[in-house]
Amino acid sequence: MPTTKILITGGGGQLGTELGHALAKKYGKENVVTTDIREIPGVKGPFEVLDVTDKDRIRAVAEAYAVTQIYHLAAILSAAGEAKPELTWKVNMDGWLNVLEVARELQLDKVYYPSSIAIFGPDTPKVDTPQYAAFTPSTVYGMSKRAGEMWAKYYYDRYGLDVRSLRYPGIISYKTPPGGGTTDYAVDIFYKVVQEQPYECFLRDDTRLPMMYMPDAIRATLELMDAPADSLTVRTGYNLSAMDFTPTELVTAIRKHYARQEVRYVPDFRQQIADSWVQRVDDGHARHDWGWQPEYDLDAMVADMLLHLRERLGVAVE
Ligand code: VAH
Repeated sequence: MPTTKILITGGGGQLGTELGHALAKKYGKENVVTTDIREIPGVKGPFEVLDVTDKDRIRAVAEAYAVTQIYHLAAILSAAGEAKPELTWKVNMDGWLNVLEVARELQLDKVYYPSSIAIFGPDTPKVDTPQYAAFTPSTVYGMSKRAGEMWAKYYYDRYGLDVRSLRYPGIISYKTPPGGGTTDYAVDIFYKVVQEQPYECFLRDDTRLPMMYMPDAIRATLELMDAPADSLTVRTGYNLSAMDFTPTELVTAIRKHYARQEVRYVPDFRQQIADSWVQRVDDGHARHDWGWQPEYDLDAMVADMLLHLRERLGVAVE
């Protein structure tokens, strides 16, 4: 059995950082080459600066490390993407097509592509959103992720490339601050809470969105990538679900630990993005094909976030 050697793009991002740690633990840090468009401090294994719009550079790194799989995490997210739509399309689409072509040319074993519930838009049922639905994304990020899923299926159908993908909800974590997302409020608030500062939420208090705690997102990714290929019936992106909540429900759960936490709601442009998204997806295909089961609900996530963030920020329990 040849050694699994993995190349991660976007290794400095919220998901890329923790996926890199999980893959290094699983395959050995020497078998995971982390890349990002800029230097990342503290990477344990091999690191390379890599701009995913440079196909030759992707191929050179993949060959230099004899990689057998690529996890493509580099992307510009929903909110940041609306400020620079052309660049977002270029990075998210050209970057992905470059990765697919290199994987095809080098006949890699597997490729992972992170999709998102951002591919759904206002024409889709907001609750129990089916695996196959209308896709009318209203952000460039969502458009690029839907197009990216279609390219993933194309490379599977035409070239037999084993590309796998998950439609992540908003992801909450404490190890790496998120950047440029619409669901980032659900992370930002914890930094204010543990420092006992008031929080100003950029979404309306009743905005319900699908969410997931990072440990569940990482486990779902590894479980999908380990599943037998012939068990997978979805070659675009699998709907994936764990929980959904509104800012009010999150604050209520936080106030079980910090009773006096002050929150103000001042919606900004990100409210329109959130209003275009679904609230809860039906992930029956993931549960059937590869046994997906989430482990963290809202209260468990809040307790774990507060515990670890206090440790990271060196804040005593109140
Ligand atoms: C974003 N965190 O907010 C990402 C995610 C479903 C949201 O795709 O853009």
